[in-house]
Amino acid sequence: MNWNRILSGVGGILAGLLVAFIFFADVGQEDTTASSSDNQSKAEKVYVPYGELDEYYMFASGGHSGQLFVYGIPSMREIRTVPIFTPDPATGYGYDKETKEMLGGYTWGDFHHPAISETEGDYDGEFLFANDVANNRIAAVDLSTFHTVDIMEMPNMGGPHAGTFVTQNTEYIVMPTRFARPLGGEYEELDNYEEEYKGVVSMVTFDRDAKEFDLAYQIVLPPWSYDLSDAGKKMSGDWIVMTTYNTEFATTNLEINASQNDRDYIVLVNWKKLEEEVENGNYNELNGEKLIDPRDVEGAIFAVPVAKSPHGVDVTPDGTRFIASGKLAPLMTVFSFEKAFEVIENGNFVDEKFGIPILPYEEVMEKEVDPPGALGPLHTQFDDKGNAYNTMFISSEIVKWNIETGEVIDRIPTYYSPGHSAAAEGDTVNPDGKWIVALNKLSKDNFLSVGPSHPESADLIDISGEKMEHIMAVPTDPEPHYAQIIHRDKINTIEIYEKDESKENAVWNQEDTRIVRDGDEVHVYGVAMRSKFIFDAEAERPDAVMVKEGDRVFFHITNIDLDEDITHGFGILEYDLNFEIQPGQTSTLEFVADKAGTFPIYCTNFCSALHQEMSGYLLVEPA
Ligand code: CUK
Ligand code: CUA
Repeated sequence: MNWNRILSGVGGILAGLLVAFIFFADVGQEDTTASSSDNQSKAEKVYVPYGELDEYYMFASGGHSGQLFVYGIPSMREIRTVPIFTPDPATGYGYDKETKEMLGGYTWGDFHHPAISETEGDYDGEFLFANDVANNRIAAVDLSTFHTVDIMEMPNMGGPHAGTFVTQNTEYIVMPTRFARPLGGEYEELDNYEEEYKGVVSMVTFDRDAKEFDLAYQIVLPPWSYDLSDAGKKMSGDWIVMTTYNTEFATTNLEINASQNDRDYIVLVNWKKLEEEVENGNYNELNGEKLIDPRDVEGAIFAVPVAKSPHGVDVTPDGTRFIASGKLAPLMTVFSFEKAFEVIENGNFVDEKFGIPILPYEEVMEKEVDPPGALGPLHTQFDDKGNAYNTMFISSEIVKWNIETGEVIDRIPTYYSPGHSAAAEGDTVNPDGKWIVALNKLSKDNFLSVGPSHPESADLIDISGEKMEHIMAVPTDPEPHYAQIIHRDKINTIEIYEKDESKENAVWNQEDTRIVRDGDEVHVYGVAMRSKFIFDAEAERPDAVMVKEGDRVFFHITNIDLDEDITHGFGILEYDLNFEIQPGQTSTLEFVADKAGTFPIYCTNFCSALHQEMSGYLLVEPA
């Protein structure tokens, strides 16, 4: 490889940034003058007539909104926002006791990479996992309810950006850290970075019945930054691959200081070997967590050089190759697992870095794909015909190329600057080859102006033919990074929460409603139904609750309308509280009645013609 050419490419990238935007802006204008019959045929491809449904779900991360955005494909209509790391008054998420506790006091998260649970390398549609770069958390969304069911905070981490990726049977959800940090988050001078700071990968398991995470073990590594990662498939199923940057150990001004070396590394870790070691008790313990250094385990970790500052790394559907995108090198590098395994077998290492055997680049690299003028490759997706699709952040396009031959087949502009793209079932062992959505960072003047900051945008592109066809662009809220597109047949939602007599605090009959005082705690066991609240059926006013200033109040409310889509809300004036109860659900609101006065309670979610009548009173008697 010619590293000099790559370096000069870097200069070209910076210089070419503006030019690229302008160039592709022109292409965009040409497109808008497409003939009306062209536009009509595009419109027909995405028009989902009333009474019919989209073929795919697209689950897009909401970035620093901490939410999940759910779209229908091909219509590109946003169907739902699912709150994960951020409170959401629209659904009461983070207000009721259970979800408030799950959020752990945080008010935001930075969600980059959704990962649908997999069985044999295929999305199984049961759960979706999410990473929070900002607060070292992982979350699970139950795709039968679209509710977040568990959030776990992980110690020793510095932002799990390179997650969330699952191994092919969801044995592990892999969460590599972005910022190196001292273990335990201890105070430590930046001067001691090289010795005391660590890169950590959390290996998380998920119990699908209990709907709970567990931190199985953590992998301790040199203080590099792990950017992206992917799990192997089939022949490479025991492995995870991770891109690194800042192998310079820069501790300030990374823009310059972490771009000094002409190469970084892709790290290959054999999780099967580490799992065995941990099972045999070969690990260190820190604050109750199991830590393992793969450098102590024969054959567990290797690295291969790659063009500097790579971003994405993606394993091909057949599991034979991994493709790295060099954000500062204008090319995609295809590596062969088979060749890597051969080198490992023969012990044919060129070097060792920080105790990690380095595989020879020339032997593991299979080909470099370098479309002329394409700049800033970030991520790769796949179709069912052996092709790869790369987003080019700087030259604002998607490049389609053949994995076997490296031949560039087609290029299509995006509007503008795509980060990830998502293809239908695009990172499974069986991609569908039907649609790809470019998740762009800039929309410029594509949509009605909303002031100095424009929305992000997403392009829908038809990839079913030899040539890609741009179909439409839609605005998105900030800020999808990655998305996954799954066929609708794999998602099985429930219609209502099942009536469960044993459920804690649930009340299924009006006669069982009651208000119980216990010292200065007041527990209201009530029901919500069209179109009233009943807190105590036997009281003179069943929809009023009397407490004293300073009381701790618990509203345990069950929605006994066991009909799909009959959701009730529960808002209390001036108490800054609002939650919702879906059909068959029981939720608890806990708060201290610290304001004396008369406070109307009302249903916030339109539920019937008499929704407006669905109200009551909270009377807080002065102390
Ligand atoms: S990242 Cu944002 S475009 Cu966080 Cu996967 Cu590459
Ligand atoms: Cu219940 Cu509106």
